[in-house]
Amino acid sequence: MKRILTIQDISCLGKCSITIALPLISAMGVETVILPTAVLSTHTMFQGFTVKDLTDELIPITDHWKKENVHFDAIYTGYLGSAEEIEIVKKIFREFKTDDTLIFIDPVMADNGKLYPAFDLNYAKLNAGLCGEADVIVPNITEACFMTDTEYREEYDEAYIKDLIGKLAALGAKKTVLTGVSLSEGKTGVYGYDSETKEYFIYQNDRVDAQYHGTGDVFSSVSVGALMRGLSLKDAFRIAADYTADTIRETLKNPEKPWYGVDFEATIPELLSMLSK
Ligand code: PXL
Repeated sequence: MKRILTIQDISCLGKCSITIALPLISAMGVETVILPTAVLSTHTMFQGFTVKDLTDELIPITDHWKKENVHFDAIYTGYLGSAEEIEIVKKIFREFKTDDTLIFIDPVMADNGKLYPAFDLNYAKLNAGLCGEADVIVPNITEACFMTDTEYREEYDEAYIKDLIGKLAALGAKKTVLTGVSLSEGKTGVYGYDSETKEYFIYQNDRVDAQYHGTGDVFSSVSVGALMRGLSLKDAFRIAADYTADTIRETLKNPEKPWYGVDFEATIPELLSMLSK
């Protein structure tokens, strides 16, 4: 069985980061080791959330794993709490990366043209440096703009996206996958670039007109889980995009739908059947 280490926060209530990655990746038949960067009462879109920073715990925990000679087939990072944690994560990459460890980075920090409450421009720059160490990065357009000093646009054309991808690829990741890219009315999806083969790949599915927190985490978790299951990059991102869209559709059907996250629990059987096709 493949083993992933995921490094991100625990938001106790809110369906995001580890409370999405752990159930989804485990359901995909991949062992999921967690390294929590912080414990929050809820995600940061709630008012009055509490935060217990866990920066001091990261090295002692990983030092223990080192003694146990643990091997990770992938290291998947998401929401990290602070600039200091980004530096520690780089150290963890150096400690645990072997020739067959995939470094998958979702530089979670912003959406819809704005940084999340905990972050500033300096954090965005450090995240750009972290992305340079990755095999695969999956920023959304807002995150890509903050990391590359590009003007954020709601309306754009393919030339804007290609320019953004070029600047992202220059950060150093082997594969750059921009998410939330809409190339025509009613469609959305991913626009990827492989720096080694110089090939682009595009996948667009029907846009669901609803915004939910945690959908980026659903997308990333399924992508990295599918890659660990041996799917090609294109198939992994296609399944992740389709599953995320279907999960939003399913959530909209729930009369008591929580505003803060998606009902991914309801669509896990569908995910498993997508994987077995
Ligand atoms: O889903 C991204 C995310 C992860 N973790 C925390 C967040 C958010 C988005 O708002 O607040 C704590």
